[in-house]
Amino acid sequence: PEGQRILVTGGAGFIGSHLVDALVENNDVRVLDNLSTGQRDNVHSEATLVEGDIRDGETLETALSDIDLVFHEAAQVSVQRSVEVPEKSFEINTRPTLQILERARTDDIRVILASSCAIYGDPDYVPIDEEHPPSPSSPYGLEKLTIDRYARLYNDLYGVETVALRYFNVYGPRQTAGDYSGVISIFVDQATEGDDITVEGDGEQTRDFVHVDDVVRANLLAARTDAVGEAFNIGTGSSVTIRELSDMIQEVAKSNSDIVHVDPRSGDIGESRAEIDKAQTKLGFDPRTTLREGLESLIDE
Ligand code: UD2
Repeated sequence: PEGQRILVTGGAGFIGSHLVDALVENNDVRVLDNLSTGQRDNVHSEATLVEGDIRDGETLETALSDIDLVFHEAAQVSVQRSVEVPEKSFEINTRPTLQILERARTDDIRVILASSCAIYGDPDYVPIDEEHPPSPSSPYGLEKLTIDRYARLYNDLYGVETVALRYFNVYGPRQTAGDYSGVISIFVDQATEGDDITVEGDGEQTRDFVHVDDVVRANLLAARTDAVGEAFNIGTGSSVTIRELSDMIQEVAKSNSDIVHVDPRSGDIGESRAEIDKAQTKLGFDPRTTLREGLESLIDE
């Protein structure tokens, strides 16, 4: 996008802040973030930070003034936390999205929103295409499914330009948020600190790890696509087992950490891998960062 007035909710967080970095040069960028897990330091100096909570209707309304395009990344991102406090998770992840869509309806705003592979639950088959039946296994997954469907409905009913991006396992710099972080940031910390690398279960579970730079590119493509009202898987189309991941991180970090197996996580997903044909064909999405390159740059930092 160029010359647009853009709101990035969650723009101080992991994915949002990388998106802001990519947008500030050619656009007028506003960030709404309550800094609960996001960091002020992540916010590019050329963006305007509005410190506030998306649950606060007035704050969100003000942040949406004179905006052409919204990237909605603000969320309660922990699956585990959603299981502990489902009502709170719902309030953060669901209703504010509806408020954004309502404002988009009156003000002609395009909305790109962060959906998740969590909507599929434990999949019936891999690679998972967008037609895979949704079957969320956590409140988080159900919340993401809800907003994913609202995005489509607002396009069908009111012609709002929406795109839902179903992120698979995103990783990269700045991924640490309180007690919640993805397995790659945990393993990299363990490998570089010389602590045991903790593989949960037998390590045969698979994931499709997509670098945040590629996720940013997917968002930029979504901002100008004609394929509105659609949802797209955003992954790489490849997967590794968690055991392969631990070995690769140990090797790239030249670490002398031991790899140890600990109890499996209850309700863990067995296999996950995205079918990205739709994003490739309709968005022109082509992930560029291989897992090894992504890990090398993360560990070199
Ligand atoms: C990812 C997303 C989550 C949601 C979910 C949907 C991340 C960080 N989380 O959860 O937001 O979309 O997918 O299914 O992208 N593991 C270990 N050792 C550790 C930590 C994790 O072995 O110290 C394993 C864990 O048991 C799991 C795998 O690594 O099998 C990935 O765990 P995760 O928390 O990074 O991500 P996931 O797939 O549970």
